[in-house]
Amino acid sequence: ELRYPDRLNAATALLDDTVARLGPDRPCLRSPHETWTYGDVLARANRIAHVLTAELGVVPGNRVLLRGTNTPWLAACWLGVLKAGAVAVTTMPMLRRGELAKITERARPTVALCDEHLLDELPPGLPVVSYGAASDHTGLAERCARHPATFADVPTAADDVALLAFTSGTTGTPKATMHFHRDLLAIADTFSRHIVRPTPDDLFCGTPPLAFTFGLGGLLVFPLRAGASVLLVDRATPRELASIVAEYGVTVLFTAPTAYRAILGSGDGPLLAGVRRAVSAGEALPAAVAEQYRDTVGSPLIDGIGSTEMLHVFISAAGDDARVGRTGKVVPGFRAAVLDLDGHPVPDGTPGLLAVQGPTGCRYLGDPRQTDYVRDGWNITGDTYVREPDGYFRFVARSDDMIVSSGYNIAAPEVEEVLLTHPDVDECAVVGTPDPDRGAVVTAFVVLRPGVTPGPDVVHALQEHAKAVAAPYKYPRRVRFLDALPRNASGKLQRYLLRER
Ligand code: 3SK
Repeated sequence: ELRYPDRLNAATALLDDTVARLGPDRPCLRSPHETWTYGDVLARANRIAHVLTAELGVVPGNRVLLRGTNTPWLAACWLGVLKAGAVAVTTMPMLRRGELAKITERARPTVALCDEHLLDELPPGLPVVSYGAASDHTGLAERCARHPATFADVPTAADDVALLAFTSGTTGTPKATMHFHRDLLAIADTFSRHIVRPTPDDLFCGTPPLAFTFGLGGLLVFPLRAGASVLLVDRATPRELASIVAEYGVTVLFTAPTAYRAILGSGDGPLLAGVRRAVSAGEALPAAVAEQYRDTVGSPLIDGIGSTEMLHVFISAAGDDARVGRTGKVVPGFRAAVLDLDGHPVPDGTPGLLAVQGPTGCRYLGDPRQTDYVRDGWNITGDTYVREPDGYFRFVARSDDMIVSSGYNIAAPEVEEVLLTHPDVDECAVVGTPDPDRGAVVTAFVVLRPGVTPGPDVVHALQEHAKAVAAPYKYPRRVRFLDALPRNASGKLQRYLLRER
């Protein structure tokens, strides 16, 4: 069991304690343009805490909205907010005015710290301090210069809220989850410690925004807890990411299954040869991608299931424990079960609702819908899973992605996996669409590889392929072609938009 002192500030633990342990001179936050040592980051975060408290009137418990792409400044702001005892409200950089307005309405931040390139969409009336090279004399860097490089971190309670993280909203309605200071250390002391197993010599990199807790853990909390360094990249296509990994000698990589698939599909897989731990999460990892990764790179791709509600990953496996087609086992520190609709455990081998308990858990901000996620002390993730007798968990579908067609239960991801093995398919998503005879029919939305022309021949070829590879009742009776799949700001597929078409 994880034990933390009653008084705990996560920023102190991640930064000051790491400096005390390993010294100030090791590289901490890097970008393609600069490297900040642990000492530099500590001084910046301390100065930001001074600006917040002495100039902007922030007091413990106030909320500070953060808006920026993944840069050292954004990371330092996040640490400074926690040091001041305030609550970081992280927001996806691609959000627009309307979406930010909804977040500020719910979170009621006192002030925003915002990248100077992203000021436009902020709601009027919210006090803002910008950061970036071109910010004028009112900018954060200039304000920081007026303050000392030391700060007495607010001695928050371990279960004071440190983070308001908005769910990425695959249904279109994001909710705010609250996470404590101790939760932030718990994700490092469970998934990272047992599965990623970082050392101070590791260099982390990846694409999820720090506003997505997958990115916050993998690209800030985990490296700092280990005294390692992280290369923060603003935005990178899969091919750019693969080149960056090779150029900088990245050893721990966090990105989504689609990015791994694109890297492998473009022949850039060998550029990942130096990566010791590659983590895939955010969506189900198709078995074909896990296999191709292992065959090309020579090490297993680490699959993981996590959620904003649980803060990070709670089922996973690394190294010799990783099994293609299985997400993994319960991460030490968590408990998981597969339940029926009445909340009773189902036998191993039977699909049911994935339920999890652990040192982190769901607390929605002032939202009675919390009861939808937490039942009898279990966090019900909304995923259908099977627990195998050997303790491995196998993903079946998001619970609302099970299609019932003519009485058959069909898992949409299984049909997607089959279609992805066809050489003409670049990406696809499968949903159930209403049908007067069958209740619902399996409908595939397909992005074809460049050079393949959509038409009835391709539809027929895909349907025949699906019937040949899986039980014929699962084949997509309807096939539609798209230029791109609809994804939300954290890259998750928005199936509800496809269902609405
Ligand atoms: O939402 C997810 O899929 C997720 C996965 C890993 C870690 C964190 C999150 C939110």
